[in-house]
Amino acid sequence: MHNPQTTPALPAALSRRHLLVGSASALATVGLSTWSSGAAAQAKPLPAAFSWKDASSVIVHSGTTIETKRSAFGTSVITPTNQLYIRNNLPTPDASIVANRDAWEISIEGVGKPRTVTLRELKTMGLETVAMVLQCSGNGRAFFPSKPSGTPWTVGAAGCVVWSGVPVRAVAEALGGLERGMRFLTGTGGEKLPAGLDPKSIIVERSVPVSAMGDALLAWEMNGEPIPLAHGGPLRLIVPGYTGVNNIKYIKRLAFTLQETDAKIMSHGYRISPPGGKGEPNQPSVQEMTVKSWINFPAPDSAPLQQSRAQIAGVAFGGMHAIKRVEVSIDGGKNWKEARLVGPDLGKYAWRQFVLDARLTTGQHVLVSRATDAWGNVQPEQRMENAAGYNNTSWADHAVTVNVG
Ligand SMILES: Nc1nc2c(c(=O)[nH]1)N[C@H]1C(S)=C(S)[C@@H](COP(=O)(O)O)O[C@H]1N2
Ligand SMILES: [Mo]
Repeated sequence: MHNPQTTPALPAALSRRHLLVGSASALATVGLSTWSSGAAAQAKPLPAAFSWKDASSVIVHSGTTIETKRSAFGTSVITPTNQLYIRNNLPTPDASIVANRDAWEISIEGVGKPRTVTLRELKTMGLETVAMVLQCSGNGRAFFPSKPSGTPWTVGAAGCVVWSGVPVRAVAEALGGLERGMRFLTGTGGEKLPAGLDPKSIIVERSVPVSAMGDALLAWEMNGEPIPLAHGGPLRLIVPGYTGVNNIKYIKRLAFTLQETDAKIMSHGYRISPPGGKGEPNQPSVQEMTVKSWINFPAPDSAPLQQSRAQIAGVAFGGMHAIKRVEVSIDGGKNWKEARLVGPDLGKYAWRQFVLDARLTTGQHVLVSRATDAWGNVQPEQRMENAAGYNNTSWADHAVTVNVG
């Protein structure tokens, strides 16, 4: 079991029964005033555009990147919108685009009768709801020892969200069906692009295999309310099981295409490159998510516990497949116990909550979880090394170290 960081000696002031929590990456041991004050002092304020987020539940990385705190993930499956992470490649469009939502226009191409459709009309074409894990490809990047450039997300560039909208296949049918031979579904973000730059070099435009259309939505609602501008309102492409970047916000064009888009974010961005390498079109693209889980409680940023008994809880999802089983180990992966799946099952694209009722003896414990999906894929121990720090599903990397004094 890897545990690169030795745990600091316990401050004498702490009572014996305090359960101290750290992480394998030793990012922080919060709850100890002596150690946490520095981190608290450095906390960045919420950017103005996202001032409605719950400041106590998030970590502000930058003006365009906000992460949910590990300890803030509750146990009621859905991630509240005001705690959900934010990741923008470009500045958020002007709020005027959500002033009259139903008037939003999207161009549908690569179908028998291509044309522009309003959101008002989309609402007449069909309705479906899906609960889905939205997760940035770089979630877990902070655990790469190679320190890839990009936001150092730990676990919080993810959330489980309920989306409502019209199935993409219903829209295609209403417009005369797919043109022959189309292999990709290409979505374009509605951001205004800065003048003087090659649009292809900055536009948020991604292609997914047309097979993803089966469950894809053009969504206008999340968690029971119109999608806030920050999360892609008035209209967002939702591709269940695919990483965050494929879920195009403020979508203005949806095209069935013969080829993948040649936008840079597709051709060179979000590619699995060898360590030290650069993204190239011939490398695998970051698309479908694979089985992953992590413990949220106790979390590295949880307050110290008063007892050795703990309900070790977390989330598990399979990406494209349902979760079958989650095991938890309190000794760094030597021995495993099956955790109990808790709460409603919102379908294969949602995450499941899991819990293990554990008693932790005096000393140090490394808590880890390992999920198995319905197809028998098991969450791996090791991350797959890659230059940009994508797709970290390693159970070892997501370990939480606790000390029972
Ligand atoms: N139009 C547009 N869509 C976008 C992005 C963007 O910058 N512009 N960022 C993508 C990335 S990288 C991620 S991880 C998710 C983040 O979604 P969220 O900000 O709603 O959490 O949106 C994706 N869709
Ligand atoms: Mo992302």
